[in-house]
Amino acid sequence: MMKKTLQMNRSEKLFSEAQKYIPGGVNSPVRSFRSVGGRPFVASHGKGPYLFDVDGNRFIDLVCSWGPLIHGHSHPRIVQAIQSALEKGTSFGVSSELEYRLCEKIVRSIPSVEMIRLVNSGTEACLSVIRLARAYTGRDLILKFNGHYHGHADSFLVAAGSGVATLGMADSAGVTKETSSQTLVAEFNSVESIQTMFRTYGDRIAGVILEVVSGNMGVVPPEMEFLRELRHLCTQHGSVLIFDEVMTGFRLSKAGAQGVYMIQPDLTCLGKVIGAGLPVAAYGGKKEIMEKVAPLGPMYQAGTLSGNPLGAAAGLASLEIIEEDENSFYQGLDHSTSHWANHLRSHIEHKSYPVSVAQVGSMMTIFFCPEAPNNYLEAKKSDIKKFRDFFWALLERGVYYPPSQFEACFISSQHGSSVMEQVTEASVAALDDAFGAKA
Ligand code: KE4
Repeated sequence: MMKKTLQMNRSEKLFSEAQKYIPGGVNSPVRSFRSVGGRPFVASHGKGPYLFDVDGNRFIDLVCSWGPLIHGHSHPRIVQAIQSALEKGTSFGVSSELEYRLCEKIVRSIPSVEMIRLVNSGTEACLSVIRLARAYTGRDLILKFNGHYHGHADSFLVAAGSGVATLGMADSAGVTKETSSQTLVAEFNSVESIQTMFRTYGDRIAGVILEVVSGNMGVVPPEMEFLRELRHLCTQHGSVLIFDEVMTGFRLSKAGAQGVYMIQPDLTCLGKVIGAGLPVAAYGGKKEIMEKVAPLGPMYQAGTLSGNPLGAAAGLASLEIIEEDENSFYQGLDHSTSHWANHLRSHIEHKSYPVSVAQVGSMMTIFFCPEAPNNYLEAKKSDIKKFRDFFWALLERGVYYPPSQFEACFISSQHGSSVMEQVTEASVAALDDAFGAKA
């Protein structure tokens, strides 16, 4: 294990103070670094692929705010868009043209989305769509998948991924038995599991919600047979198929994961990239379902700052940059990420490390288990202690990898070839450190 050389005095001081007035000193649990047994650094600023802490350390950022920063930190176009909007005000209490333009752009980008509603977080988008699925079908049950994370609404904190899995919390205190009894849990990529669920509960299932490409158990791609069967079962039983694309939307393609796997859901949740780091999320889909949403229909959902002009300006700029040359934008992201993944795989094979690399586009996870997992049961077999050693060895080398085995790395358009060379070199060395191998 490399000697700790990182000087984090100011982070330590600020974090200690923060713990006096914020639970765990963080406003979101994954930032606590508890799962990697340490204390977190405190950010000062970001630029391009880099994140700087308050002690002046510079890290190549592989977290990118957990997905939103597909254009890196403080991209000039996005900064400019927010500044221009800011000069006109921060919120109007009535709609603005900016939010209309963002909604129009999203609808034009994703064929399955005929109508859309902007909200302020992925959680809000996901809790809204399950209320909508229940309103549309008149049914109660929701089906989710083991290890998937759809935000922190009560209905989802059942066998959830991301921070819930990271902190080893099977579910969450405060979620009533009645609520969790209305959430069914099946196994991702298991055709048998969904067939059993629908055979048993089919006509009571209001909606099925899933991460098409899992990111919150680490990256686990879907099997086509599973996706096709899920689409078929939902159609057959009149259940609403919901793709939670908060993480994958505009990341894997302009039409998200559904644009890659060519399966059309009935409703889609979006977030992260459509806000470029500001609190913007959305849900949308079939017109006949979305017309149930107030004030058109009986399903109520609202938000003081939904469609906020600053967020809408940031989101518009984010999507406009992608649109300028969509194919080369995504090819560039995929190329950078694949370069890193392939170098790692050959080193892992050369050293016979019990490590695997899962990559889909610009999302990637290094699993500390011999085979890339196909579901959460397999992901949970990862060697968390080895992951922890790897995380710190990589941070010491100036690369900030997600502080959890059950998360995804995100590469931005600003992670150019020289930056990815540094990431490759540092991650190979950090693996050797973790396994005590001589360089
Ligand atoms: P938010 O409420 O955190 O904006 O979004 C919830 C959400 C919904 N759906 C998916 C697929 C998501 O990945 C998320 C949030 N992602 C986590 C990271 N995996 C957010 C990080 C955090 O909790 O601090």
